[in-house]
Amino acid sequence: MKTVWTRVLAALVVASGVVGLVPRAARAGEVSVTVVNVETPQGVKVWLPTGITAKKGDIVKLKLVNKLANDHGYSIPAYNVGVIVPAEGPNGNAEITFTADKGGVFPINCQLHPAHVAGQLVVLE
Ligand SMILES: [Cu+2]
Repeated sequence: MKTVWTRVLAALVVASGVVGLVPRAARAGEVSVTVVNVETPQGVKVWLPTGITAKKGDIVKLKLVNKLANDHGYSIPAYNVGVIVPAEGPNGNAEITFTADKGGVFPINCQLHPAHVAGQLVVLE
């Protein structure tokens, strides 16, 4: 008797679609961007794109390419990440990977040359 009721209940649960309402584990997305350091005709050095946007929980993967003749930094102090990207040539690349675990707008800068144009990391809640 108990078995019959269990089957009926199971059939009702499936038929009513209740199973479909069970929350699934949220999957974080991934933001993958190539960022290139260039110098404008006016002599302004800047990492492009200047803005990186992610959703909270996303994994952010940045491939950094330095096209200039000197080493440059790429740093997001609020996230405690930063690298020095070597000058142009076969070794002019670096990568940063981190989880965007807090929302807000955070400055991105070159820790070697504070005068460089700064960028922004925007993490949407
Ligand atoms: Cu620099």
